[in-house]
Amino acid sequence: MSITTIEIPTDNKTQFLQETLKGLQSEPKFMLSKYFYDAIGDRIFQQIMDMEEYYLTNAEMEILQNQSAQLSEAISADGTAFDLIELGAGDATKSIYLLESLLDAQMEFSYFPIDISEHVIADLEENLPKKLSSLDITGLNGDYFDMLKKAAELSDRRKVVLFMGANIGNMNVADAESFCLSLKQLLAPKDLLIIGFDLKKNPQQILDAYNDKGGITRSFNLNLLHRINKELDGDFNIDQFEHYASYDPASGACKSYLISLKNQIVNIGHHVIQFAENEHIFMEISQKYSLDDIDQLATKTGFKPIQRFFDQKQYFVDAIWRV
Ligand code: AVI
Repeated sequence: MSITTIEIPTDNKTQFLQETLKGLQSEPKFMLSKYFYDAIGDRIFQQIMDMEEYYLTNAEMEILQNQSAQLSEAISADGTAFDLIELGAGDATKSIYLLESLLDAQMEFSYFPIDISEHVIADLEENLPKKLSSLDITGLNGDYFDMLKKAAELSDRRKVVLFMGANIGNMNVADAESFCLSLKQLLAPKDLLIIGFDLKKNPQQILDAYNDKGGITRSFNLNLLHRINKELDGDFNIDQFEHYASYDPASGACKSYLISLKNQIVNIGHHVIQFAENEHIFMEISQKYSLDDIDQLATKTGFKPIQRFFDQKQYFVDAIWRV
């Protein structure tokens, strides 16, 4: 007799509920920062990127605006046609500079933006060709690794993967290593990865970027409680939680928490979660790297670091690694 296990697909809401309960029933409690990005979270993140304290966006934008020609040269050095695959493409405001340079240099390539948001992909497919008429674009909506496999099925050209915006920082170092290892397994010799890191720098400057005076980052974190109330039938009293950010210059870990201001009970559907006064919920890590940390991550996961592009203040680096 054989037993077949049938995997029941869980919809997004069920997964959101399961992962939220798992985090809040753990000791210490945690939430997953991937859930920050509902429509309101997207808008607040846009405000974060416009904030004076949040130096990351301008730093990486400066690299793309000023050094896209050099980046394009490095990518096209071997002269063969390629697929440019962007993980978490968003609105491509930074990568558009690189796309322009590649088109100017008459490189033969196709652009495959990957994003978890259907709306983002539809927008890119509609709007990018209006700005870059000769761009060959195929949007892929879904999980990074599933879509990378799909891109490999669609074409056997060499791959150049873009993973910018310091998104790798939202994984702890161990998770970043597993991520890079999994990515490497989907790539072939000579494929390239262009990956953005926020660099270790003055600790106060880093902390200020995640603890802004205007309280925008605070709203960003608290919005997840609003989202749970709305989507999972929760009853968080938002005023009874406080945003707390910390930065450890030794490890480079910048972490944010929500702190319960009193002993309280929160219901999520029919589940009951108890909070002690001053208990913390770990919300997000934004890991900062030194250049040595970055090279170690590359070599440990089977990549060879080949080139680095910095902004003038050296706040940020886009590194090119080869498989
Ligand atoms: C998306 N990510 C790179 C941002 C960061 O800097 O870690 C998310 C963020 N969280 C608070 N501020 C910005």
